[in-house]
Amino acid sequence: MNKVLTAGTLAAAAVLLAACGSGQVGGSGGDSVQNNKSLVLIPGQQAEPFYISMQCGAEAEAKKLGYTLTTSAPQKFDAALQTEKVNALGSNPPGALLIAPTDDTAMLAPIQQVANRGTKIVQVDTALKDSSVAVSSISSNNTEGGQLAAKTLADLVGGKSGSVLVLDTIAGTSTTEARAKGFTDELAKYPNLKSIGVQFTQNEPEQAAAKVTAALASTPDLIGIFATNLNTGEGAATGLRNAGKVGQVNLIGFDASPSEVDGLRKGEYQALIAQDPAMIGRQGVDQAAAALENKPVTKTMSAPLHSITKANMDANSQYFYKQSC
Ligand code: T6T
Repeated sequence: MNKVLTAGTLAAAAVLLAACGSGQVGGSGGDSVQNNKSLVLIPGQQAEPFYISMQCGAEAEAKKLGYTLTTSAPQKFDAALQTEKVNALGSNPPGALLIAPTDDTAMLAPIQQVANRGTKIVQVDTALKDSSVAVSSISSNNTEGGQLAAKTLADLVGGKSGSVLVLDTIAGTSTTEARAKGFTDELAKYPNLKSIGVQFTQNEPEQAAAKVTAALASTPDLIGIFATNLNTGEGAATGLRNAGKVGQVNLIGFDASPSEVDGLRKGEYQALIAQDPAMIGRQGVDQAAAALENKPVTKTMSAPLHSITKANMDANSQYFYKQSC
């Protein structure tokens, strides 16, 4: 009896596996993992120095560990475009997917579908609100980054009073939201500095420039701007340049793109909070490999941040982001 039951159970399992392989189980719409040595990186956006630097770190680590890593980047930081990239993995899901979700809620369903087919998920940089689908999540401590930006601004202005604008990207972006909150909470500790609120720019430099132009017109005592990522920073610098206000309004940027670093040298930015995207990519590959090799995996990891000013920039050039590997 036992033998019959065992054989029956095995037969059922075989049918289930075959169905799974042809994409018929769980409505996942794709095949199951065939190659455990393949990794895919889906960053937030193509041709952008933060993600290029992350890709460089990930590629070097994958090579070292004997994995292949391919990158498939959406043209813009946009959940619909990123979903297309995730869905395209359907016929050939990788052993692990390293992904920077562009929306903390909308990206859950497509990522879950890939996970259902056996792919290990590692979040790099941004994260979903419900991160349980990921075996590991690696990011800068963005709340602390925002706090560091506020402290840096307070130090720069000394006791002077004035208003401060925060430029965020797109609602639902976990990283920039945490930076804006960390900044706003910390700024509240300085009675001489008053926040005039957080404005969204859709991650478009042109929109950031326009918000700065409007804030300069409506708020004559504007003393500082916190730009929560490189696109908002580059746009804010353009806004200040157009209005002839460079150096009069303190601009604290996040990230260290070639254009931001150049702007710091020219005095357009007073400080940059640089991340270490190459380390995030490297650690992402390490965690993916550990998961695939059944070794211990760390659920959440934090990468360091660096406050860079004109005075210390030459000693910190290792944190400048790359345009190519
Ligand atoms: O600041 C980075 C990244 O950390 C953020 O999640 C989105 O924007 C950047 O890629 C810079 O553009």
